[in-house]
Amino acid sequence: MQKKALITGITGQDGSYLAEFLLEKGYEVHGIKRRASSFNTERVDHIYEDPHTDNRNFILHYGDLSDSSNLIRIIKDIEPDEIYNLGAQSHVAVSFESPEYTADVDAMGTIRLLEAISLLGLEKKTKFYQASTSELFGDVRETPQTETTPFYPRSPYAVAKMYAYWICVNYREAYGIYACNGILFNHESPRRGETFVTRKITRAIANIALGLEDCLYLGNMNALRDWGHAKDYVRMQWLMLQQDTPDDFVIATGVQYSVRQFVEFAAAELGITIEWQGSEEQEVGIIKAIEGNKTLSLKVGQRIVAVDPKYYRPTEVETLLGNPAKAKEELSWVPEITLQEMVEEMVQVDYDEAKKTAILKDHGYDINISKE
Ligand code: NDP
Ligand code: GDR
Repeated sequence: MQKKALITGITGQDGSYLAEFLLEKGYEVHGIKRRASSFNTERVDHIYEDPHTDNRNFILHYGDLSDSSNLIRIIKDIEPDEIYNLGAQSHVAVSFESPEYTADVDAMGTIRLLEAISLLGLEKKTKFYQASTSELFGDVRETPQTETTPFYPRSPYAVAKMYAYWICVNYREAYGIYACNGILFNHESPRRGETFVTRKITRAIANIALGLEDCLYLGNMNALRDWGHAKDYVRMQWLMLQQDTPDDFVIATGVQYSVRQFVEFAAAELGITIEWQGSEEQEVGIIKAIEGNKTLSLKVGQRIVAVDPKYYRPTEVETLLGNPAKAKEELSWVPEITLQEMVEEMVQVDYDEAKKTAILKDHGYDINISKE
C-alpha cells in the first residue's frame, strides 16, 4: 500500500526538502498551503503536479494551523499514515513583535492537529512528527545540549514551541499516539528564508560582490550556532517515524561557529578576506584582501559589514551546541553535508541570482533588492 503523508509548512524550507524526499520514497504527499494574495509555492513549484492530471502524488490543500475545522477536514479526507508538523511562525525576532499569533500557530496549532488525530480515531494509524527546536534550551543549562538538558526558552517563539513539545509528549503518553519531537538545531540551505542570518549573509555578500548592495547590517555577531544542512535534517524527520516506538531526538552537527565566522566563510567563497575593527555596536568589517575575479568593483579598505542594534533581540540565545549521540546510536543518523560545503552551495546560488540581477540592472531595468 502506498503511504500517505501530510506536511504542514510544505511551502517552507524544510517542507520542500521533505516533500521531495517522501516523493522519492514513493509516498503520496499532501501539503497545507496558506492562502496568500500572491503565489507562495516557489520552493515546491518544481514538484508541483497539474491538478488536472490523474494519480497525482503531490497534492496541496488550502489551510491554516489557526483553523481547527479546516485541519480536521483535511485529515479526515486524507487519513494520513504520517503527519509532519513543520508549519510555524518560525522567526524568533518576529515572535517578540507578534507573540500572540506565534503562540496560536506554533503552540495551539500543534494541539489542534493532535486533537484532530484523536477526534477522528486515528491514534493507531497516524504517526506524528513535531518540529521542536534547540531554542527550547535558550539560556543553556549545560553544554553540549542533549535530550535531557533542561529547557529555558528565551522568546515567545521558544515558549510556544515548549508547549508544543510537551503536548506532543502528553498525547503520546495519554492516548498512545505515535508522536515524536525532533529537537533540531539550526539548519540552512539555499532555500532558507532570506531574513534568517545565514541566508541574509550569503545573499548580501553576493550582492555586495557585484555592486548591488554596499553594506551588510547585522545584530549580535557573537552568537554561536550549531548549523547543519536542511537536507540532512529532513531525512532524520522521516527516520524518527519509522521506528517501533516513538521517541524524541536531538539533531545537530556537534560543531558551532559564530555569526562573525559565518560572514568570514561566506566572504571567503568570493575571494574576500575581512578584517574586523571596533567592538559591539561600533564593530565593522573592512575588506583586507581580494583574490580572484568574482567581485566587480570592491576595494581593499572598503566597509562591507556593520552592526545595527535594531537586530538585537530583547533576550538573546548566545550559544547553542547539540550532541546528536542518541540519533547516531539508535537511528544510525549522521549529518553528511559539512558547513563548508553548505556555505559554498548557498553563496554559489545567491551569486548566480545576483549575476542575473546585475545583468538586468546593466540593461537599464529598475531593480529593487528586498532587504530586512
Ligand atoms: P520556514 O519559516 O521556512 O517555513 C514555515 C512554514 O510554515 C511555511 O510553509 C509557512 O507558510 C508555514 N506557516 C506559517 N504560518 C502558518 C500558519 N498559520 N498555518 C499554516 N502554515 C503556516 O521554516 P523551516 O522550514 O525553516 O522550519 C520548519 C519547522 O521547523 C518550523 O516549525 C520551525 O519552527 C522548525 N525549526 C526550524 C529550524 C531551522 O533551523 N530551520 C530548527 C528547529 C526547528 P508560508 O510559506 O505561507 O509562509
Ligand atoms: P535563530 O536563527 O534565531 O537561531 O532561529 P537566526 O538565523 O534568525 O539567528 C541566529 C543568530 O544570529 C543572530 N543575528 C541575526 N539574526 C538575524 N535573523 N538577522 C540578523 O541580522 C542577525 N544578526 C545577528 C541572532 O541574534 C541569533 O543569535 C532559527 C529559526 O529557524 C527557528 O525557527 C529555529 O527554531 C532555530 O533556528 C533553531
